[in-house]
Parts: sequence; structure tokens; C-alpha cells
Amino acid sequence: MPENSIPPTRPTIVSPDTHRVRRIPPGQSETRKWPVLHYGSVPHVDTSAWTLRMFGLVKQEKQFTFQQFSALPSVNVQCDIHCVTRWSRLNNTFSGPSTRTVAARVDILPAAKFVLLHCEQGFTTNLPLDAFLSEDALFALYHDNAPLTPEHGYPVRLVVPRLYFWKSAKWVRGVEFLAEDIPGFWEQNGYHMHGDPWDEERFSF
Ligand SMILES: Nc1nc2c(c(=O)[nH]1)N[C@H]1C(S)=C(S)[C@@H](COP(=O)(O)O)O[C@H]1N2
Ligand SMILES: [Mo]
Repeated sequence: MPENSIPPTRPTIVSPDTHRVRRIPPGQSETRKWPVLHYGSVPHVDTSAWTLRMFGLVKQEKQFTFQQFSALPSVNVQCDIHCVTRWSRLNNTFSGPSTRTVAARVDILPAAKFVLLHCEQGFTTNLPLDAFLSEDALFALYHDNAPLTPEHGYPVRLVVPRLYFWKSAKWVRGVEFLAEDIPGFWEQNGYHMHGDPWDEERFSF
């Protein structure tokens, strides 16, 4: 892009849940702050060594460098987020390539029905492929027009607004396409395999 050209505007996707009359799911309370929540420590990620690997049930594996990934067409997603620890934060804008844009860069085999996200330091989380590919799901590089901070997932995190926020993997490094649903980190510790906040799918027991 020439230096003085206007940056391309990103299309805005409004998460369908923001149109609900009551936007706070059952058992949740609204917070204006943005709490930080994760297992372990905040990784230091060097974008010159960063890659995103797409593997598993795909015709051919694909790996993006950070430069390639951040050049993908981006969207803004306006959405609400809901942590299973009972806070909800309304009216967030996340920006980055949609999961559909990223997934379109590989041929996903028909047998693939689930994904497992792989993150720095071995964190994983699982979700159905159709939830991963929902219209308001993206790989976010920005929140409210500022780059993600290290504690919120810099350089790239997943955001799937219509599932509990633990599915929104921070510091993501890989997407594995699977025929069977394999429990990720929190899911192995009793959290729900699906995690719909409107049905309070908090735990799997
Ligand atoms: N890599 C990684 N991603 C993660 C987690 C984690 O432990 N590691 N925790 C999840 C949980 S439980 C929540 S609620 C959100 C919190 O994101 P935030 O700290 O940006 O609010 O990140 C999710 N993504
Ligand atoms: Mo969470």
C-alpha cells in the first residue's frame, strides 16, 4: 500500500446476540472493566517467529507467518462477551480476519466436524466447526481499535462471541480440524464441550 493511501475500511459485522432485548445471559452480571483470565503466565510472543498452523482434516496443511496473517482482509465485529466466572462485557469491537476468511485458505475435508485450537504454552480449547465458522467469529488482532495487550492475547486471539469466553483462545498458534470432539484444557477440567451462555452450558456434569 502506498504510504499516503487511505487504509481500506473494514466491513462491520454486528453479532446477532447484541440485538437481544435482554443482553445479559442468565447468571451473569455486567462489568465495564475487562478482567484478565487465564491459566498460567502471559507468554511473550515474538511476531517474527509467530506462525498459525492449520492442520488435521484438511487436504493440505497450511502455515501463515504473522506478516501473511495480518495482511488478510479484516472485519470489525461488534459483540458482547460472557465469561463463565459470571461477568459479561457489552459492546466490544474486535478486528482481524474472520474465521471464515482464514478457513477459506485451506480445503477442509467433509469429515471435519470439530476444531481444537492450540495456543502458546499448550493451552487448547475445542468447539464445533459450525460455531468456529459462525458469522461473528474472528481472529482478533485489535480490541476497540488498539492492538491486543499481551494479557488479552497479543498478537492474535480467537473470539467466538456466542460461546462462553473460555472458547476464545488467547495467543493462538494452531487450528486442528477433527472428526470427533476432543476436550481442550478447561473442558478436561469439567467445563462444557459446547458452552452456550444462554443455556448456561457451564459444566459437563
Ligand atoms: N491461551 C489461553 N486462552 C484463554 C484462556 C487460557 O487460559 N489460555 N482462558 C480463557 C478464559 S477462561 C477466558 S474467560 C478468556 C479471558 O480472556 P481475557 O483475559 O481477555 O478477558 O480467555 C480464554 N482464553
Ligand atoms: Mo473464563
